[in-house]
Amino acid sequence: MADAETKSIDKASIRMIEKAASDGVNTVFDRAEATKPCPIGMVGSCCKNCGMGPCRVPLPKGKTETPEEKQKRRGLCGATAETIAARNFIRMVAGGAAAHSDHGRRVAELFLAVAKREAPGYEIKDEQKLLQLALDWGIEIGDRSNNEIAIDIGEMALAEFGKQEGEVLFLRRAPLKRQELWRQQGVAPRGIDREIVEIMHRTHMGVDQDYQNLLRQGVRASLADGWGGSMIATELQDILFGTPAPVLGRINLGVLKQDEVNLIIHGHEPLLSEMIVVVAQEPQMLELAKSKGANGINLAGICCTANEILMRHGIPLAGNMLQQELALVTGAVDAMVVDVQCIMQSLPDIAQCYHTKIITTSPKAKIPGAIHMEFDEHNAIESARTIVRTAIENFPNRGNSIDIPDEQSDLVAGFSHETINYLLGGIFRASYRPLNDNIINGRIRGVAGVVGCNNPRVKHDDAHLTMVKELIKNDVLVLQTGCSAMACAKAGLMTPEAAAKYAGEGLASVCEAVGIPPVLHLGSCVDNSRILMAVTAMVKDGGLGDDISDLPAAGAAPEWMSEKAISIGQYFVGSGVFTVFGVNWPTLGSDEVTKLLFQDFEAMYGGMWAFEPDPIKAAHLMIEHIDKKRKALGIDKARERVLYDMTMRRELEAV
Ligand code: NFS
Repeated sequence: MADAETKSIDKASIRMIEKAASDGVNTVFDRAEATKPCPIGMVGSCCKNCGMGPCRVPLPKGKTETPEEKQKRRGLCGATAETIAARNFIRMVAGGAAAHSDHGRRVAELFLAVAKREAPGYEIKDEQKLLQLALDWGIEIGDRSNNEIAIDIGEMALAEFGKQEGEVLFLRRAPLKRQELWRQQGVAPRGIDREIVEIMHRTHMGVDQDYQNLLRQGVRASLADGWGGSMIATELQDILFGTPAPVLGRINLGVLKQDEVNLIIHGHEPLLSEMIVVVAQEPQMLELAKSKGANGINLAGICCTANEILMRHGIPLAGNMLQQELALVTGAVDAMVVDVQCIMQSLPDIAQCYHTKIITTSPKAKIPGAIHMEFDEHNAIESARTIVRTAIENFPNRGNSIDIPDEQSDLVAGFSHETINYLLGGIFRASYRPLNDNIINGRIRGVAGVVGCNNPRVKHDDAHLTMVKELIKNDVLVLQTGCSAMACAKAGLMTPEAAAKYAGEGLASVCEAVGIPPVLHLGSCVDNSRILMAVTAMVKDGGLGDDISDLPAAGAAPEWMSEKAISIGQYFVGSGVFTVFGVNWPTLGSDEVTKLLFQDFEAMYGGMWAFEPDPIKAAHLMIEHIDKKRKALGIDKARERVLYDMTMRRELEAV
């Protein structure tokens, strides 16, 4: 077991990595040492799409290739390195878009069941958002009941997935110029499922062999994710469970409690966890817990389910993706209930070393060794009760090897794009005007979305934190989701006090005046659609150009690992945002494909990809891009004044 401090910057995680070693438990950190990534697959140069292969077409090491040699570097079917890299890349987009969108579909199914009163226990919580969506989609409101309207919305939302012609409805929310660009480029998506299926078809042996054409379809499917599946998930969840508003929360393994039943909710879909939150407060459950010797029931989350219930209920976060096994290593988790995505198959094995019960709940995601308790939304409360009861009954079985780290930090979460609107503009004149004004006058240099996963190939949380600190120090307001948000929350960046401590003078002055942290938590990974809405609102408010690509804005996923991250990055780029990824880059095996993504896309979509594993350098790529956009908008001079003019400084202090 190598030094735990080289694995993570998070003290609680380091301590649990050490405990795992002394308990003889194998974790992802050990597996990352034992299994090195395949250097050919890592750069997209291995094709295993048919039985003639897998074919490996790596770039020759250390020498320049002659055109003749390059001609010969092909798979058995004749596919070039370009075709193979592009195929692999867009299959990642398809995987990610499918995951987000199938989540969206589940929400739409539940939404329709709730509207038809077939899912007792759920109700429509945000009427205003329901009516807004009805207006957006041209659904008659009149004197119809919320449920009648919701039935139409639910049916239309479900139809979005299988729509054969036309465009995904939410595209109409984008700035007009962006919509036109999508149509010109031929990437305005039809039904979400159709675009994903088309990727699987085109990347089958012997179909699309033009890397440019392949990558175009990647953009199209990713837009069906961001402006389709993910946005449907976010919108309908908000209507059903409530639109997030600022809420105080706590994060890290220290939220687990010695004297209470600890039930961890892990995964992505908040349908069941919403009910668990309700059930865990029922008097009969609390009594049952007492009868087993526990002082209460403590819920905590891991991964994006955690973000969902934090945003809406302030339920504490136990940690991000790389902490799922470490939570079990505390020995204090009585049950961990999982649904879909980012769940490690090692959990039941690790649980065996302690007493934890791992409960799977989705018919789509079973794990050998776990207990399967299928979640039935028509009987959600009973499903939730069975799970909570299982956790309580397991409390007396805790062993002796219990060690809960002390670390936990406060954070303020709940920044939906609507909330940012209210906070900055006030309830009576809610708007993005103050944000735009502060960007124009240079106090805020620009906006960055820093999102995505953890990856054990790099030091846990380090790149997120280093990048975000560098950005806010340079007056860039940071919007976050997913595991990246959790990394920064653990380090205390999501409290209003963080502004004075870490942000540059201009950004700090705005945060202090409004009372917000310099790093805003917008939710789970499907909630990256909130970032699309926030940047669209900035464009529509005026003064910063007429398209998303005109904004002084950038995106990043410094520790990405999942296909979902690639899909998100691609829809950011396709929506006009410069986006930098760390760790490794899956098309480096083809110079042409990489050049198209990193350079040529800028002329086509206004946004492009970059790869930079050093988080400080990556932050500066983002800042340079932001400054380039400020210059193009003619607002670069204002910022120079902010930096150098004493009168401006005094004025800032008076804010
Ligand atoms: Ni996003 Fe959320 Fe985390 Fe990555 Fe996984 S939990 S959906 S994929 S690892 S950020």
